[in-house]
Amino acid sequence: MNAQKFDQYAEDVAGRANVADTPELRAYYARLAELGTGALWTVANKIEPWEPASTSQPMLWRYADLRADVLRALDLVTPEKAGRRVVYLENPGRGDVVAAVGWLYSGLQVMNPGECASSHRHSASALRFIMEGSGAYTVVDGHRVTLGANDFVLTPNGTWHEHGVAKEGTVCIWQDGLDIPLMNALEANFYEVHPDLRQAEGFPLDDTTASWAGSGLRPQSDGWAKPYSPMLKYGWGPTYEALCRLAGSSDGSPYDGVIMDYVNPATGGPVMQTIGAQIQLLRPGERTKAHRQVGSFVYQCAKGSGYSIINGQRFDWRERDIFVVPAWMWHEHANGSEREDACLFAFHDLPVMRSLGLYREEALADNDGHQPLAA
Ligand code: GTQ
Repeated sequence: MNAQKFDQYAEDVAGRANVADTPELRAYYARLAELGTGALWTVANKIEPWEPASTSQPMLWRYADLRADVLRALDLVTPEKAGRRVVYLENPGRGDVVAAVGWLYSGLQVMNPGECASSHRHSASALRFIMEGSGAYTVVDGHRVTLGANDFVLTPNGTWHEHGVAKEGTVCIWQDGLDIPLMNALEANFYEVHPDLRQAEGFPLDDTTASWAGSGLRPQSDGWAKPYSPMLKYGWGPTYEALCRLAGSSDGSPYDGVIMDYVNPATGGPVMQTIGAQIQLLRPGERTKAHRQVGSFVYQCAKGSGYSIINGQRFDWRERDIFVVPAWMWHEHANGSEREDACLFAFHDLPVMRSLGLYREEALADNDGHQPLAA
């Protein structure tokens, strides 16, 4: 049910606010406003909807449409002046909130070889999913992490981090994912620039992945006690291999195909406290059924091509395209190829929903689980 139909429905149902306006009531509302108050029945249906009513719109940003203009920022601003050279994705449903969907931010950051942005830290949790280029790196709390295409990297909240591209590298573009809108909604956002602008590095290259990416093995001596994953980089090679192995031994989910969560290897839980991430593989020709979830999703196609139907709207995607599924909206995915598999990376706020006891999901019962396409 869309928001308009929903309001109408709410008004028609007994027990929901349904007070007709009169001149006397209007004067009363004006008086309440003067007192810094309001009458609950004028807003009740809006502030207590029957079910989550996201203001975000399902959207897709095609990489082919964005790429040239993202590269143009290289000529227009420097990381020194701009802080971060990023083109952010804007969901028109979010009003003044800079968000790709719900309480999640997404941006495309671009860097020249030899460039580096200053070290900083913030309350927002952040991740990167590399789109193109070679030589990119991030330093997180003294650990240098090298980044290649489709690598997934964490910069958990409170960690010092700086990004750069080696002199011998090429122009690099990656997607930044953060929970900036959530931090601001919670009025909990702090930001700090490193006093030296650079942080000291004190560990072997890519050491956190070397230590923690064992085959079901956990370093015994590591007294990891922080609330986020000790492994900062999830490389594409092992990720894709794991997906293919699972595809060989499991049918997968009717809603998502072969799907795996990126986990904190110390706990099996989500990679960060507020943002989780997943990777899924749709087999050649695979078409999933629709479900909906409490939580917002930002997807990036990592491999292949296909389409997703989100609340009755079809979005065709191919490698590096980004699309969003707002909370509680029906979504189903299809691989457009009969020969190649297709992979979708996504990050989401399900860890927030789960830790607050709010997570729910529902399968579409009608029409064999497939949504009718909106006119
Ligand atoms: O590098 O942490 O795209 O703080 C926006 C804000 C990236 C970052 C963004 C940020 C960052």
